[in-house]
Amino acid sequence: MYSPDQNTKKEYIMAFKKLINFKTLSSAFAAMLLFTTNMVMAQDTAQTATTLSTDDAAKSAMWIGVGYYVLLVLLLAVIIGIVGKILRVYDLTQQIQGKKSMNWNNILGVMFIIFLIVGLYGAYWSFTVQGAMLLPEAASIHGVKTDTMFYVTFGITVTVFVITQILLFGFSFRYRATGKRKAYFYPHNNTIEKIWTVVPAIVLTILVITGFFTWKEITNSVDAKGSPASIDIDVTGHQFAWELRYPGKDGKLGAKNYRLVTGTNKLGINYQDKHSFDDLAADTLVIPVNKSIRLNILAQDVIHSVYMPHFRLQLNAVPGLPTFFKFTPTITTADMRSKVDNPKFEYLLYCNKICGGGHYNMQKVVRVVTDAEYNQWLSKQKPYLNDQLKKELKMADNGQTKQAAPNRLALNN
Ligand SMILES: [Cu+2]
Repeated sequence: MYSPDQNTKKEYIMAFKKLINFKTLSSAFAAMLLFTTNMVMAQDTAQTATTLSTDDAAKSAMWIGVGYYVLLVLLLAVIIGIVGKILRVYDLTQQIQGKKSMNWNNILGVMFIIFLIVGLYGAYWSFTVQGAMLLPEAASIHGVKTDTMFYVTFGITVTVFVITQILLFGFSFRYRATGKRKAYFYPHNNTIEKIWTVVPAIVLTILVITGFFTWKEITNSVDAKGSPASIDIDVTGHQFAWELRYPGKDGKLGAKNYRLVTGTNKLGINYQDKHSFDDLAADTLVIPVNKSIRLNILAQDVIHSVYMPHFRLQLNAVPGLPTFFKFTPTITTADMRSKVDNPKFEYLLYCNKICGGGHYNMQKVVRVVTDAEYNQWLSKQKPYLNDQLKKELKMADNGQTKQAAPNRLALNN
């Protein structure tokens, strides 16, 4: 016999069956499986950690870390799913008992607003946290221009981001469905289309053209007439170090030839060129402040990249494709130390191409000093042509006999 009571019970059972359906069970099972595997793996690592090298231990630690976050996201998804189902069951029981059911339109509308506020706060929070990690002010003339472009682009995109997010979520809330209102069908408006096509097109064109001219100005710099020539410094990348070569008293770097490269003559300096004899080898990239510097960028094996972030300078070092970057440092290391309030601050030269296993090790200290300090430092640097190399080239001790090694030098022609 049929009774309304029995019907209610049936609805309850149906709803709970829905709650514990196949999808929920299988996702819970998958999460459990992941969790247990993770636990076992963690124990495994703990047991074998002593026998593993630090590299391997770091690797498994990383994977356990990744597994943990994947699991966390899955767990969150399952919890949200379960809460949703519970709410649905609650809603159904309300309906069955003849009470007013939940207003999902209002709930979703409010959730949109919460998401907007939390999301915008999150963006602001990330600025406050990561903003402190920004590089200090640019330490080169062209770097200031690069920074200006960066901040202009940043300002425009952040403004557009905030406005569009407010419109997107605000509209979803303001015009949410109600019983009284029917959605207005508004598929097309030419005026709006024109505005949101033309305005970004103009803004982007201005940004791109400004970027193009700035880059042209940076890379096409020619020594002005009458002013002293740039200081030429060779920066040669190989796996896994940078070799530096400074010109000697003549101010000119001697010629190179890759066919002359040996264990001792690492850069393949050609000693048929008289400019080569006084060239200097250095460990630190020391440069005088407010002087034009020309870095000749070379690579001997794979692609490396000269990256000096404090000077907003980066250029790839490509084998067989010598190139250069000209810049003028404007802040000495000492001044920058007081600016960033860190007595240990050093400018650095990195490799910015993942060029192999020892890539992380391609780091050199860059020191910007006064003119006097630079000259003093330069006078202490050792000549590239050391005794071992002289011996290899069968040079006499006075180092001037060009005929001493005819076979090697002949390769140059
Ligand atoms: Cu490299």
